[in-house]
Amino acid sequence: MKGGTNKVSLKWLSEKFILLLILSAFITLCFGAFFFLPDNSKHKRFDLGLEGRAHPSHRHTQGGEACLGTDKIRADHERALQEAKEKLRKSREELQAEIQTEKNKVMEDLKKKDPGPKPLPPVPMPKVVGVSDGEPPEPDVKEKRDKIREMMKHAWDSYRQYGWGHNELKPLAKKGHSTNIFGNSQLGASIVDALDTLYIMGLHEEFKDGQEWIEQNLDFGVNAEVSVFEVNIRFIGGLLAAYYLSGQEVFKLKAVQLAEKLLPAFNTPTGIPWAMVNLKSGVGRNWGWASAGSSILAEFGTLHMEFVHLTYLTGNPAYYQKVMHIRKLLAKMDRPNGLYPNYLNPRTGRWGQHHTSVGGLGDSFYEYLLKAWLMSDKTDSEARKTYDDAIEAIERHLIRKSNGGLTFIGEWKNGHLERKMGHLACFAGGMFALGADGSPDDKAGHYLQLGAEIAHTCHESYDRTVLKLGPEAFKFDSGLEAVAVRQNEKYYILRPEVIETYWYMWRFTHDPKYRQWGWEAAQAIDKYCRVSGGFSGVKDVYSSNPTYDDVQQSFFLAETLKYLYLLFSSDDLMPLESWVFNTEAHPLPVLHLGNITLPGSEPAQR
Ligand code: DMJ
Repeated sequence: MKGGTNKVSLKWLSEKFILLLILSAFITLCFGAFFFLPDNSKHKRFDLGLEGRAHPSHRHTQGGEACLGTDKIRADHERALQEAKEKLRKSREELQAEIQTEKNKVMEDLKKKDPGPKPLPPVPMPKVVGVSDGEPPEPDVKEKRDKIREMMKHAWDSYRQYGWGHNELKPLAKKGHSTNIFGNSQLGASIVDALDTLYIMGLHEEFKDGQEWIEQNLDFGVNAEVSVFEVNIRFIGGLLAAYYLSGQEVFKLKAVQLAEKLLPAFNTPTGIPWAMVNLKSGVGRNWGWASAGSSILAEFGTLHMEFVHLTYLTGNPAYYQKVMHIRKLLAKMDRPNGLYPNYLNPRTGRWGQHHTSVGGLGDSFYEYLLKAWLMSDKTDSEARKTYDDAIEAIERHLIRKSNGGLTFIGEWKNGHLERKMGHLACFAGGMFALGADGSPDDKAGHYLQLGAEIAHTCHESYDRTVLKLGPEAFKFDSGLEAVAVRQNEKYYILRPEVIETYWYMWRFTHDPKYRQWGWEAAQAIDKYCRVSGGFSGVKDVYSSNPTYDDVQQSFFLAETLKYLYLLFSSDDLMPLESWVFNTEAHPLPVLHLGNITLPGSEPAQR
């Protein structure tokens, strides 16, 4: 049995041995495939290639499946080899074409995933009221209004003929003109600045002409270093006003295109923007003359109205955030005697020279505090409070009465008051009147009275000249009352501020003297500044034989003639309850935000 048993066990053993041999040969074959793969990098490729799929090592490792994996590897490997050989046979051009096709495909896929910039969101159009007509019932007033309209026609037609597409016009040389605020550009500043005046005056053919030029020529991708402030108040303000008045989308689109070009100016250590920015490169810098590399209060502080409208129209919070950041930064700073110095360094966030002015360098900062409040449907109480505090300090430290009883606004320079007022500061009469309603402690009557006194003083500065046009700056010193002393302060460059104040005072009081004073100024402009090629500034308002400066400023069309026209129109044209004029006289509608919250802002609170 034992021998028989042995035979059986021997047979069993040999069978077992053969089975083991076959199994080990099978295993060797399977794993050998891994070890004898010829190229290590291909092995890596295999690992990567299976990323995202179930990796063999993460599966059950049953022999059959492992074998199938090996076959696949071999097949992949051979295909890759084949592809590589084919590639090597291809010419350089063919390879480049293939790469390009691949690239295009990737771009297409990306585009499908990201459909690009979103179209501007539809926003409720603010109520646009009182944008036409305004014909006064009195025939003599209508006659004056017609005369102003004729002056606008002359200014526009001259520019159309001799300066078209240039920023401004030289009315004597009869050619285009520009200044450093527009950099080395031909951006048609006079067209953009004049559009809304044309519209309000019912000069629709001219308006259409301007619109066509803008559609076909206005391009902001130019290598020009422009003033952020000037471009904002004239171009963005002008384009937005033209959009709201006419409803033509092109103006809104152009305003947004330009605004995007201005944003790099805010890339400073403090977020206080540079005075100038290159529209093409986005590089910013400050005026060389400004105290220790400072930015200017009236420049970085005169962006709010336009930027809030940009956020409203685009849904892009960036504009709103930029101007609110400036406001917050200013609120945290110490103010000498409660006054805001005109210079602030955008690198250090510290004030430059202590010089405060309601005229040049400071003026429209105060104006925009008040107008931010008005434009927000009187909900922006922070702006109102900042305005109230600022003018309280101004009244205490800068406003004085002259010996002859004229109220004037002087300038604070390093601890002392200079008893000199600029033509630019004359706008403040209108501002005080506009802000009277809503002022604290029931001081409405006081501020309306202050506005009237400033209007009177500024009228005196005109009335005491030979041409009946106001000088650039006038003194209240050493027996002098509202007259210019220095030769370089005797010029009049078609500025609007005095007429602007007459118009606001007229709207709030209906005292006929404001129309009378406005008419005196209009006649003087027509008599002494009009030439065959347009209107020019004059170099000396005290000379009966003045020389011309040969510039027709774009603000003459935007502001001076617009305010004159409104002065001789009825109040239902551009009612002040619905419109707020930016500092270049471009009307923007009050935003009745109601339940709408601007992106990036807190809900409005009364
Ligand atoms: C205009 O460009 C604006 O009114 C600005 O605020 C300062 N002054 C000029 C016109 O004088």
